[in-house]
Amino acid sequence: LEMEAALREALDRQEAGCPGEDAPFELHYQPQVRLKPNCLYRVEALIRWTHPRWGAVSPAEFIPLAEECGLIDRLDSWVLQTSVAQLGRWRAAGIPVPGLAVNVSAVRFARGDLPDQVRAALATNGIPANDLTLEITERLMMTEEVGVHDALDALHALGVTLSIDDFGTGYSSLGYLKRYPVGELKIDRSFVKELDIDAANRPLVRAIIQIGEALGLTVVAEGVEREAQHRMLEAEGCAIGQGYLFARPMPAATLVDWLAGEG
Ligand code: G
Ligand code: G
Ligand code: MN
Ligand code: NA
Repeated sequence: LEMEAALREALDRQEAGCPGEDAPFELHYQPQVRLKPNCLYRVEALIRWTHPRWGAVSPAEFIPLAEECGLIDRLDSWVLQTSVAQLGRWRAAGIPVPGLAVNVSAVRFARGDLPDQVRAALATNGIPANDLTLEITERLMMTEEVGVHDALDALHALGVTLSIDDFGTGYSSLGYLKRYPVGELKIDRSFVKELDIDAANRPLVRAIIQIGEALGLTVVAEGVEREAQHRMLEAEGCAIGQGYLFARPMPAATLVDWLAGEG
C-alpha cells in the first residue's frame, strides 16, 4: 500500500514534467543485435524507478503493482511517448538507431485507445511505424476479448511489429500464432540461461527457432551472457540476440557512446 502511494506520487511528478536528475522514472535502452553480420538491430526501452528513500525499485516489483492498482496505462503511456520522442531526437542528431521496442502490459490492451496513441506518438516524432515493435506477453494472446483482437489488428495495420516476450513460458497454446498478426518471438532467457551447460535446452531453443522459420517470424534470444551461448544461437540460425554479452540496458546518453564504440 505504501508502494502504491509512492508509485502514484512518482507518476504525478513525472507527468507534471519533473526535470532531469530529480525525475522519478528514467528509461534505459538495451541493444538487440543482429548476429550475422554483427550490427545493431534495435533498442528495447526498459523503465527504471529511483525512489528517494528506497533507491532503485525493480520493474519486476512495480509493474505488477501498477497493473493491479490501475496505474499501468499511465506508466506505459509515458514510456511509449518518451521512448518514441527519444528515437526522434537521436535521428534528428544523426545518430542511427534503427528501431525501438517498447513493452506494453496486457492490461493496457483492454482499453481501446492504444492504436490511436501509438499512431499519434509516431506522427508527432516523424517515426515510421515499421521502426516500432511492441513486446507483449503470451497471456495477452489467450484472451478472447474482441477489443484486444481489434487492437492487435489495428496495430498490425499501422505497420507496427508485435513481438511475443518471454515466449515459451506462458500458456503453451500455439494456436494464437496463426490467429493473431504476430511478427516476432523472443526466446525467454530461462531457455538461454543454461544453453551451453544443460543439453536439454538446445532442442527447445532449436524448436522455437524452427517455429519462427516455419511461420516467417523473426526470433530474438534474450539473456545472452556468454560467448558459448552466442555461438550456439548463431549455429541454430537465431537472427537476433540481446543480453549482457552485447550490452546492458543503459541511459540514452550512454547509448550514444556505445554506438560510437561499435562504429
Ligand atoms: O529491465 P528488467 O529486467 O528489470 O525488467 C523486468 C520486467 O519488467 C521485464 O519483464 C520487463 O518486460 C518489464 N518492463 C520493463 N520496462 C517495462 C515497461 O516500460 N512497461 C512494461 N509493461 N513492462 C516493463
Ligand atoms: O521480459 P523482458 O524481456 O522485457 O525483460 C528484459 C529484462 O531482462 C531487462 O530488465 C534486462 O535488465 C534483463 N536482461 C537483459 N539482458 C540480460 C542478461 O543477459 N541476463 C539477465 N540475467 N538479464 C538480462
Ligand atoms: Mn521485453
Ligand atoms: Na523477457
